[in-house]
Amino acid sequence: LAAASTAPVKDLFQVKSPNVVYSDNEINSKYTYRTTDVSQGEDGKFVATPKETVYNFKTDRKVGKVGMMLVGWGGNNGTTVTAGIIANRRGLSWDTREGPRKANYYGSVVMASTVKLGTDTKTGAEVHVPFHDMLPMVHPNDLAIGGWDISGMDLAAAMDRAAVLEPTLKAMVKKEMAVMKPLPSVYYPDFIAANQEERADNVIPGSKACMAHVEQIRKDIRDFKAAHGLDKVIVQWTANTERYADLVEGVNDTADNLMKAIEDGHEEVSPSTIFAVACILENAPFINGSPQNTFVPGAIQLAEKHGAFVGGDDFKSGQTKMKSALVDFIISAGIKLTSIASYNHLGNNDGMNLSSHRQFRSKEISKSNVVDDMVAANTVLYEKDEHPDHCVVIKYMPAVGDNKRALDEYYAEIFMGGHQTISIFNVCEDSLLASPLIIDLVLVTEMMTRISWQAEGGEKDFAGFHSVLSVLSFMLKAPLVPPGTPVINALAKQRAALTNIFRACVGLEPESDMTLEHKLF
Ligand code: NAI
Ligand code: DG6
Repeated sequence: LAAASTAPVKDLFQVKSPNVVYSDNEINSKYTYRTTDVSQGEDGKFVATPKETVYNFKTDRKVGKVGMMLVGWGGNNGTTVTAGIIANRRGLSWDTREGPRKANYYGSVVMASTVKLGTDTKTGAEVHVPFHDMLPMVHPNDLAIGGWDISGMDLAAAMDRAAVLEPTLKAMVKKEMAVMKPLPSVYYPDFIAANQEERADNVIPGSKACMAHVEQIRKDIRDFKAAHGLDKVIVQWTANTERYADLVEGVNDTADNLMKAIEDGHEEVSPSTIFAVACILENAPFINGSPQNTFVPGAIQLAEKHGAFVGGDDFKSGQTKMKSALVDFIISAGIKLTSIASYNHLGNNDGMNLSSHRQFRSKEISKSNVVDDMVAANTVLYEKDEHPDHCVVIKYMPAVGDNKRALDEYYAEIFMGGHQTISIFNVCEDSLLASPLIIDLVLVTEMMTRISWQAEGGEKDFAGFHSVLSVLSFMLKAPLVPPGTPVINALAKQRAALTNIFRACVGLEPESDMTLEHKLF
């Protein structure tokens, strides 16, 4: 790296270090990544060896114009996030029975949380900056929004159908949303519940996989990009939960086989996989916000082959987010969690779709594996392959609409044979929790398209992160990770990975929370 230069004036902070160089177009940092290599001898003892790897990170400072295209745009999440962004863009306030409310981005880790920058030299107090100011990120207000839905209803009418937002707010965004019409989408009835058939009035002809569907989606992305003068488009699946696709050798196990299966119209290729393939080929990052196995091995291989970004699976909004924080607390406190009973009921269209067994099964899988890493990490409490009992129940209760009720009982063994029972009753508008996650997923994914790395002293040029963006895990229930790498579910670890990678890009050490400056005088 050349000598340090200063950050442009618009930056909220600058890092003063010989390892960081700012230019108008880039931030370059030289970063020493410190880890610990562990080996186990024949005597069973571990040997831990500190390891240092030096990386150069390059962050493109030019955000450009970004579009967000949602599959399932006319659903509860799609309409709610669209209305929310419009309301924020226009700085709207509206009346409610509890008084006026103002547009905000609460629930978005990027837009509404802060990151510790360091310690004030004078006062010794912690200094925090908005997450959004860590790196030059796109603002959600600036996103162009579009998408597809098998229901052709315009977004204003669909927002009414969703029954999530206050009438006063809806009235203010109605005109703008009435002209928003979802593009026709790919509909293979076998993949979603039969009870969804009625709304499928906006479909691309053909009820099984074919290359024409892939090509149509690719064209839609290109047209959207051109119509709005965009530099890039991020696509997100927030459509109905599909059933799992069967994993069949020779069909979806490799990239080539998957492409052939699409050409052959194989019935185990789902609409979400068609979208994933189209996005990969179009180099538009694709995130799966639902639980199904969209990313069959062939789709992952295809993404790797094209260096395209993918992420998933299943938005982690309420019950599971609590679980991935609470279980981490219980087990890391040395308390032996022995069972989790998770029940919820909801009355929106998502609930209706999930009342069908095969679609529920996809959700059950993604909700069930979220404690495995925390259990496996504590070899004091758990024998190898020992797990707490874990049961997940979802019921459709039309009357409560989007106001999901989730009840969880955590049962644990404490000191000397005692027991601790923690019961949680979590009530929330499901789509108001999911919408900020949709925004975070777009913002972080877009950021990742502008970060590249190079091993110091290596021969390779700068490259992007691995195609599978595990850095998105904080927002997702069943994080997709590069093949063969460990899945991290613990919420605090997921957030630390995200913030510390951003810190590395500006040459800052990971936040250790040791605060030795307050302990060693
Ligand atoms: P929703 O049922 O209101 O919306 C889904 C939309 O997708 C509908 O408008 C439907 O017509 C459309 N659709 C179905 N198949 C399609 C296809 N092949 N192409 C295009 N559009 C299609 O559901 P909601 O509440 O918006 O949730 C969306 C997804 O997000 C569901 O899979 C849900 O399980 C998942 N999710 C939701 C969370 C939340 O908190 N709201 C959290 C975690 C996941
Ligand atoms: C019922 O569980 C419906 C689901 O779509 C959930 O609401 C959604 O997956 C959110 O789940 P969680 O566990 O993150 O609140």
